[in-house]
Amino acid sequence: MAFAWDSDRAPASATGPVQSNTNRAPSPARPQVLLTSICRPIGAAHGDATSVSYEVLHGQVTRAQGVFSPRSTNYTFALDYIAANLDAPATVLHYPSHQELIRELRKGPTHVGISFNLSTFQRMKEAVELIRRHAPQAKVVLGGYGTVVDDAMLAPLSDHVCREEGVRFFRKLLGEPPRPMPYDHPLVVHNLRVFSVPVQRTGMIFAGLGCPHGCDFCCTSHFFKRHHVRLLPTGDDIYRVIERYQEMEPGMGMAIIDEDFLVARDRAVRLRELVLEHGRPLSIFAFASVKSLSRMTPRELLETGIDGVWVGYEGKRSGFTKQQGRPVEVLIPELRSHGITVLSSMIVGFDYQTPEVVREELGEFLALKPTYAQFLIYGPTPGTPFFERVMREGRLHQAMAENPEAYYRKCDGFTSMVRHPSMSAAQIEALQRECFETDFRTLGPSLIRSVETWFAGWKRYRDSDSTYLRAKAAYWAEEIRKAYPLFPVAKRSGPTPEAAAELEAEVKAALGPPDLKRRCLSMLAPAAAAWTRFTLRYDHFQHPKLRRVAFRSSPWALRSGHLGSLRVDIERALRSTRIKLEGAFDPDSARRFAQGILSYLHGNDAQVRVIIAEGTQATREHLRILGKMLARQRHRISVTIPSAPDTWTQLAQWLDVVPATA
Ligand code: B12
Ligand code: SF4
Repeated sequence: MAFAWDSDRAPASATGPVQSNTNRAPSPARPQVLLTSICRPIGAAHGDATSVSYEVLHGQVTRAQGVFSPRSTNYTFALDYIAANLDAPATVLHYPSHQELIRELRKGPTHVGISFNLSTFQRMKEAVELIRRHAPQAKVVLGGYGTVVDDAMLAPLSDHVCREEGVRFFRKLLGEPPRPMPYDHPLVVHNLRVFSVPVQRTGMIFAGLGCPHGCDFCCTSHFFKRHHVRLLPTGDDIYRVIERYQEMEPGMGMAIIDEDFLVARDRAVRLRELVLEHGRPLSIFAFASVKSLSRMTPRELLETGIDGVWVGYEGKRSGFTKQQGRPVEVLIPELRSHGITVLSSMIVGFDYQTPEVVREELGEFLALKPTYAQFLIYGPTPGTPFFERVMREGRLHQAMAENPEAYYRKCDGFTSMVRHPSMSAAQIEALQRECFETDFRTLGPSLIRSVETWFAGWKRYRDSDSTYLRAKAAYWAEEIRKAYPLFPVAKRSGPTPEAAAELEAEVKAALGPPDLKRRCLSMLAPAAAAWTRFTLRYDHFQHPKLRRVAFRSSPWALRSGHLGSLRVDIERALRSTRIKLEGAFDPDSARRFAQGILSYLHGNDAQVRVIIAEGTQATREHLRILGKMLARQRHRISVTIPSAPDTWTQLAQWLDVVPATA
């Protein structure tokens, strides 16, 4: 590791020691880390709970929408995120088969980390068995929200358990010095397919963990003790990640992973400033709550780059504090009328609900026309107040109370696990299915609902007084044209053909007929949909291939922190990085600093600007080292030097320098 940690900048989440279940002495071998998700195949056909899959939309949201369900494999982001921030070399496996995992285990990792959820507890156990058999020397590290279960359950399966922010935990475990936030942000891209055809790429932005609202059923909020951990502390940090995705593919969609993104108001306000300043229309999907959304106008939300939100409707009488603010009956239609797509979730199984109440609430919910709708059964997760209450009142169904592993397996939001005052488990599960089916039957495919929402945004903002919003309207117009091939299929085999035909006529009248490419795609779309229907029916191509990523952090990586007595602050963007220095050089720090810049510039076309603060000390010898090592990259490095002493001008022999007073 090139640059040491500056202890003054310890992250707010840095609490508690690493929990260890082993008395064995630390392995003397150089750490070699393997991080893996659970193994494929997963799903109901393979013994998992009903909805367990690789996909959030197809598994949990558009599950009743058949061929109209947008498809995208979701990876276990925590693994890339942690691996990108270790000094030790780390390999990440997403959804390996048993054989693929065994092949990697035979390479002899010193540590194997597994991320799992409660419902995939049994899959984690399978992976642990393989590790014990094929890499007996490796320490097993468990992480993810499945770790909410008792130590008694996890101790026999693991050497270490992480119940906190994972980068900090893993670095400490490996004896690596803490790293200040923001951490390095890996670029993770998802591919979305419609009718089996790739249509959009989405860049994932990991902005935070946990949530302060503390809803009684919410695992993540209570896991982080109702704290919000900012992985990207400022709006600038977020915008830098956005820029990197935009460099990868201009116009790429993005999703911010943070439970209630708008809860950190200063960050959102700064992000809006930056989005408006740069003027490039963005398309970001974010998680939010009624409470935080109520503090912004839809227009401000769009100006923050956000044009899609996931917000909980829950239930009319659920009474969570996050629902305080504008009435949801006003909020959701208003967001849509500004072009903002809304994914909203409703809960089935609250004590006050009867079948009649659920149907009444469903009617009111669907009247708000959410673009996407999710229905989950009110379920208890260890560590939450709802779980405590259920256990106290002895309401967990007996079969589950007697068999914890059977209970974990069913923690998917699609199984009724708690005795309800008036409804049976079968009734609650049937009502949930009815909700999904009614949503699709009455409102039609979510993809068509999205087009309708974008069209509303286009109509509202095409002649806006704001340059940014006019550009956003042009972006929507293009997205709508791209969606033209949906219409023939929606009219032929969707549940709401008249509504699809009406919308098609309206958008084509406003935005013009399809060009040749889209006419061809429209002709091919029914065949693509038929193929998709076939693959779904016969379970073909429903499982992803292994995704393997090797992370090897250079010992010279350029990072903020201390190099001897020299303080280094880095503001990183994809092509132009600003490095501020202050303190005192010594020969070692001069060499390591220069090496850090060289390794940063290797294999790309980046540029760096070094700003050396007034008062920074360096001898001729230190400057000679810097100058000579960096001379061959002088066209990519600019240096601002202090006005005194004169010694600094020595650098100009080798590099392009700008005096601070210039
Ligand atoms: C993306 C996501 C998915 C993806 C990917 C799954 C995955 N395992 O990551 C998909 C869509 C496949 C998915 C599916 C499901 N999910 Co999900 N999912 C999420 C979501 C929205 C984001 C998680 C994320 O990536 N965050 C970003 C990363 C960087 O943060 P992180 O995961 O918290 O990781 C940090 C720490 O927790 C820790 N850490 C995590 N893993 C590890 C591993 C090691 C070794 C270490 C040391 C540390 C560590 O370090 C990380 C960095 O600090 C969360 C909700 C949320 N906002 O957290 C739900 C969530 C994890 N999912 C949940 C559930 C219930 C499911 C499903 C069962 C739903 C269903 N009905 O089927 C399925 C299970 C199937 C599966 N394949 O796992 C629950 C888990 C509850 C629980 N106690 O188990 C959550 C918390 C949602 C909720 N509020 O209920 N999900
Ligand atoms: S607002 Fe959402 S993330 Fe926050 S506690 Fe409630 S359910 Fe959890």
